[in-house]
This record gives sequence, structure tokens and C-alpha cells, in this order.
Amino acid sequence: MANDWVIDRRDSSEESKGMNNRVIVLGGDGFCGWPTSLYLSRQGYDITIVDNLSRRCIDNELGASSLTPIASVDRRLTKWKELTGKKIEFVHIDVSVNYQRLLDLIKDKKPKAIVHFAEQRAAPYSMKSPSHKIYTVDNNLNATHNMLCAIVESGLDIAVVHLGTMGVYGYGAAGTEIPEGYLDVKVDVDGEHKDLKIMYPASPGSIYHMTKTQDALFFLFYAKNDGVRITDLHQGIVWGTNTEETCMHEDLINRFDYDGDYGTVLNRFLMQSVVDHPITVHGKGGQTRAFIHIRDTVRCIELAIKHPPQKGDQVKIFNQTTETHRVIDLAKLVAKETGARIRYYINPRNEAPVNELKVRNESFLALGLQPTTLENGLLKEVIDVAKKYKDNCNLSKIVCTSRWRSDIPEDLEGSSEPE
Ligand code: NAD
Ligand code: USQ
Repeated sequence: MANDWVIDRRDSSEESKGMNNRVIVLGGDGFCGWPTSLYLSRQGYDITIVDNLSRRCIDNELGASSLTPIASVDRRLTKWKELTGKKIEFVHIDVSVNYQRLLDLIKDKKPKAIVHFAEQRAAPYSMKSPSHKIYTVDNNLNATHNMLCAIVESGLDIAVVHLGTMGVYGYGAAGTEIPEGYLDVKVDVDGEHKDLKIMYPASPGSIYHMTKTQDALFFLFYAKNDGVRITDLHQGIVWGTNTEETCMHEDLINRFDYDGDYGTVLNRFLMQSVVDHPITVHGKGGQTRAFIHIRDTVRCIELAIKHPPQKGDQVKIFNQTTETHRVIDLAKLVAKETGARIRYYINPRNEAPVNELKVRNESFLALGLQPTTLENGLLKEVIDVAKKYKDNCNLSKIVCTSRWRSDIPEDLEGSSEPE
């Protein structure tokens, strides 16, 4: 009953301020943003996608496009309207540069929420060269800060849902579980015990991950100073390609990154097995990481929009992940399913060769998320997509050539046994 009252009160205050059911999706043309935009549109939200199409430009820079043939934004949106009758708007803005255009858009659309995907998200790309480091920092920090600053200047009470990463913590928790953002600690001040709630310590392992830890400070400040209502989703590695909505027509297909910079580990392994490339394990594969299927990503975003913090609350932090796996176990699983060979490469990254990772994720489960795990049979779906489009693969782009430091030797061949 009490909860009903809170929800009613918020809805009516939103109405009185002329708020609507609109959600602006920053980065809505990307791998997570596109299926999220379609899912939210289908759930009845009015969607405005903002994107500068930088990811499509990076495809050209790297000479490795999405394995799936993604349609132009125009074709995507026309097909969606044709199939569902629902209109999704698209606005081309570089959020990290065009502050005034972003502000004008926010004032015009008065969205109830902004979902922020618009960052350079590949760790290897962020470590390629000094100019890639600088681009990633400029783009990601300015995009996040411009959004927050514009929300405050607009005077509107807009909930922010930001896509952060599990990697802000460096994947280690000294044997304990990684909490959802905050840690209760006891400190001793002059013999007196005090209880403190602190942010879980950051320990980023790439320039990309570092930008996410810095985003967190922007959030802390804007929540404290201006009462901006922010949810930061610490998402694990997303696997899979399609959702119910992107399967509706070839023009709606989601991107599938397989190259050494943007391809993520499980999708890469599955795709490698299809093009008869050895599975590229970095080091001995003792790294444990958190994972989530793209179908769960889109559901989590809606849950976060529906359950924002109240004004004045601290930043809400959810671990957006459903399971953890060791890289070598994933490689063996894919090898068993497909008969692919495993090869071990000198790790191009500076990361712990072995780690334990236990992650708390009760918040989304409590809100009703039904996890899609590796056991749900969707590995086959990824293999089928990879098989269908394998001719689009540029084999020379599979091995990761980006190295965390210049003294790490380049290894294009790998070996059949771990060193
Ligand atoms: P993506 O690169 O496919 O999509 C990002 C989109 O944002 C692209 O369409 C790009 O053009 C756009 N963009 C980037 N900078 C912009 C700017 N300055 N102005 C306007 N648009 C801009 O990445 P993704 O995989 O969809 O990831 C989305 C978010 O989710 C990222 O912030 C990433 O850190 C986070 N995330 C992704 C994963 C994953 O496995 N893919 C896991 C955890 C967190
Ligand atoms: N790895 C291999 N072989 C490969 C590719 C990767 O062994 O061919 C290893 C890496 O060395 C690393 C692990 O697999 O130990 C994960 O690498 P990844 O490329 O799948 O994921 P990562 O670089 O961490 O980044 C991805 C997304 C990023 C997101 C992050 C979530 O690109 O946007 O933030 O996953 S998390 O890993 O939880 O921080």
C-alpha cells in the first residue's frame, strides 16, 4: 500500500511538470542500445535515439565491420515503423561535443529517463595508441558530464540509467562477494568505532574501464549536489546477438563484433569455431568474468527505468550480470560443442592470469529478472548467426593486436599448449 502511494505521487508530479513517457537513448545505434530501443518502444515508451554513429566510423577505421550486415539507421527505423506502427526518432548529436544541441533536445522532449550507452566501450581499442587513449577519455568523460550538466540546466527531474561495467572493480574481491556498489566498513577513530558506507574501491584494468570509474564520481557529485536521480548499472560481458525484436526482420538485425578490439570473449569463441579459426585464449584462460545475455540486458534497462531512486537518494548501483565463468572453461565448452581447436596466446593485456569472482546480483532478481544463462540453449543461436554471415568475416582481424604495454610481445600464432 505504502509503495502504491509513492508511485502514484511520483506519476502525478511527473504529469504536473509536463513529463511524458519519452526515453532518450544515448548511443541507441550500438550493440546494446539498438535492441534496448526496440524493446522499450515495444513496451510502449516513446523513444528518441541520439547517436553520432562513431561506432560505424570505427568499423571503417579498423577494417572490420559487424559480422551481421547492419542496416542504415534510416532503414532500421522505417522497417520498425512498418512492422509495429511505432515511431522511433533519431537525432545525430555528438554528446561529448554538442552540449547545446543536447540541452535543446532534452528541453524539447522532456523525457522521463535518459539511458546512457554513448561511450567508447572496447578495452583493447582504448589501449591501442596514445590517440586512442585520449579519444576514449575525451569522449566518455565529456559525454557523461555533458548529459548530467544538461539535465541540471534543463530544470527537469529526469532519471538517468547509465551503462557502467563490472570491470570498475578489477574482478577481485579478496575472497568475498562484490557488493552492489557500496561496502559497509567499520573504522577506528581515536579508539571509537564508526560505521561507514563507502563506494567499493575502483581498480580499473584499462583506459576504457578507468573512464567508467571516473563517471562514478560525476554521478556521486550530481546526485549529492543537484539531486539528479541516477542508476549506474555495472554490467558484465554481454553475449548473444539478437532479441525478439531484432529477429523480426533482417533490417533490424543487431551488430555482431568479432574482431580483436570490439569482439567480446564468448561471442568471439563461438564465431571462431564457425570460421575454423583456433579459439584465442589469452594466457592460460584463468580469468573469471561476469556475463549477461543481450536479452537480459534490455529487460534490466526497463527494470531500472521503472525503479529509479528518489530525489536526494545516493546513486543506485546494480550489478547487471547473471553468471560468472572462467575463460578456459568457455573455450573448452565451445570446443566440445563445435570441435574447434584451442590455442593459447601471450596475453596482450596486463591482467591477473587467474582470479576468483563472486558477484552479488540480488537487485535485478528481486525486481523479477529471470536470468538467461549459458544453459538455456542460446549458444546455438549465436553459432547459427555466425554461420549465416561467416563470409563477412575478415580473418586477419580476429587475433587481438592491441597490447597494454609496448614490452608485451605480439603473438599472432599462439601455441597449442599453455606456457
Ligand atoms: P557500442 O559501441 O556498440 O555502442 C555505443 C554507441 O554509442 C554507438 O552506437 C556509438 O556510435 C555511440 N556513441 C559513442 N560515443 C558517442 C558520442 N560521443 N555521442 C553520441 N553517440 C556516441 O557499445 P555497446 O556494446 O552497445 O555498449 C554500450 C554501453 O554499455 C557502453 O557504455 C559500454 O561501456 C556498456 N557495456 C557494454 C558491454 C558489452 O559487453 N557490450 C558490457 C558492459 C557494459
Ligand atoms: N579474452 C581471451 N580471448 C579473446 C578475448 C578475450 O582470452 O579472444 C579474455 C580477455 O583477456 C579478458 C576476458 O577474456 O580476460 C574478457 O575480455 P572481453 O574482451 O570479452 O571483455 P572486456 O575487455 O572486459 O570488455 C567487455 C566489453 C566492455 C564491458 C566489459 C564488462 O567490451 O564494454 O565493460 O566487457 S566486464 O568485463 O565485466 O568489465
